[in-house]
Amino acid sequence: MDEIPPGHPRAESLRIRHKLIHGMENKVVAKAGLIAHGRGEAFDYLLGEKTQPPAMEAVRAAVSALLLAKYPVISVNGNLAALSPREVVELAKEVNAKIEINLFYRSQERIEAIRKVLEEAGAKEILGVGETADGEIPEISSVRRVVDRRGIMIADVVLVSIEDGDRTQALRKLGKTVIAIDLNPLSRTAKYANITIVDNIVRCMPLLVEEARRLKGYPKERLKEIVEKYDNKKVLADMLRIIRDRLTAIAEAGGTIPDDFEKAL
Ligand code: PTJ
Repeated sequence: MDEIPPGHPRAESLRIRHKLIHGMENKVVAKAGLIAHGRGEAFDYLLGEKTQPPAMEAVRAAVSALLLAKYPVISVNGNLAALSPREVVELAKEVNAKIEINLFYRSQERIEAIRKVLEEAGAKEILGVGETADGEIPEISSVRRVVDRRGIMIADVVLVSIEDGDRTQALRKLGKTVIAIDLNPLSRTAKYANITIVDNIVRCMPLLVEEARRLKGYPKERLKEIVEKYDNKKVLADMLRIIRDRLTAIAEAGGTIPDDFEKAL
């Protein structure tokens, strides 16, 4: 992997890019996954590259929904496997969810590469790989329609991330609760999911694990209350207001971000 110059002001961002490039070279990440990441980076920049309070609200509701679920499934694609494999395994353990590989650019080579990454991160059972990956969700036009009959097919709650859009709608039509992680608050995925976490997976996956450990001890009634009170439309609107206010403040500061900008907001 290329070396990142020490002290580089964008070192963290470069480190993430390198992980994805490395993932692409190893067939984990689809080529289009790099483009998807670029779009995510642009929104992350507008959001100040930090977990904003409405996203934290969505994290809390997401964990509550996962803990209340009868059969939760975490759907894994190339980008998620490259950036947060350990957190996928930890979250699945904390909320007792299945892990299923589900790809837009599906090939045996990529499935095997992602399986390896997840196994190295500690996953014991991985769905979407073997002979039980013969279910179909006809409403989905891409090969993402291929699902595991022991996984997404029978799940009541599905966590998806870095999605292309049509799947969330199809899963909702089937009566499933969809939790989405997407930095773009304007995307179709963001709009159609029951709970949308507008945050970078590299930040919110560890938060989901942490929150699962905390909320696990809560009574079910309390978790239900969190889910019922949660309003996804309001959260998305709040995220857009954050972007608007940040841009207004930057424009008023003369178009450049002052050093103490984050503190001032
Ligand atoms: O691995 P595969 O074969 O399943 O391929 C999946 C890709 C990523 C290629 C596919 O799902 C795709 O093309 O996605 P889109 O339509 O580009 O949408 C990706 C969305 O994820 C965009 O709205 C991005 O803003 C968002 N995104 C990108 N990187 C991140 C992200 N959201 C959260 N965290 C990120 N790191």
